[in-house]
Amino acid sequence: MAPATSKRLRGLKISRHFIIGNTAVQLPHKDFPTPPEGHSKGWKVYVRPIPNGPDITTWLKKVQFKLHHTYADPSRTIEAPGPFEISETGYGEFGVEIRLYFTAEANEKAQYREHYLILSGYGSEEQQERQTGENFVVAERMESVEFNEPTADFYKSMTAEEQFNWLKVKKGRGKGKKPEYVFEGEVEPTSQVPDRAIGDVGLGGGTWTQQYERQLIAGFGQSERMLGDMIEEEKRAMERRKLRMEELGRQIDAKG
Ligand code: SLL
Repeated sequence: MAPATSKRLRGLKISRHFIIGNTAVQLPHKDFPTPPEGHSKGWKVYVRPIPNGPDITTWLKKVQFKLHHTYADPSRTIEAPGPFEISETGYGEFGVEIRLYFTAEANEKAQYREHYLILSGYGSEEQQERQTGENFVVAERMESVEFNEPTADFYKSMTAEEQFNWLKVKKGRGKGKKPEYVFEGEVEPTSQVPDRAIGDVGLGGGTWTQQYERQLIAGFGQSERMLGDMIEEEKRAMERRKLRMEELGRQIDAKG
């Protein structure tokens, strides 16, 4: 039964970052011991929290992954607490249809995302060499969801300290009866993108950190500069054509 929805908080918006991505390896590989005939790749597609971020199950109830129709059972659903992840083998790339279902408390309609599976190395030559050398490809992107005018109850859950409990590791027993929990690696939990990668969260530049974001933004800047140069060059070419037309015009006048 749906819980009684509490009052909506007008003018308030709360958002969350999360990761959608895939990893892939060339077969044979120990993680995929008995692949069907003709399958050359082992891969995982997933929806994950950002490293060191809040628990996504505060808002995410289940994820439906829809694979290519060549799979016998293409529709796969993973319920909270997850991991929201599908592990498969295959021979080709395709777009995975992903449907995110929110918690009853969030009281929001399901949202659709797509992730195109990347099964081979990509990017710079150096990166591709590393991917081949390690036999590991990561293709991730950061996504976000926005909850407009959340209910008071949902807002409370989304701002609660408990969302960071999944980052804690049990550290024996405390003084009393309750076990003590500590944050792994003594890191400060945050709902922001972490400034650097925490632990082994993936290889091949797929780690979502502020540093990586800065690199991306720098990349955009570079494309923009390239585009700017192309526009400048086109302007110069136009100017040359104009001068040439004027020159031709003068020649014709001179003849006439
Ligand atoms: C391609 N257009 O040919 C794509 C289709 C389909 C991938 C890729 C299924 C494996 C199975 C599988 O890998 N499908 O269930 O036998 O690149």
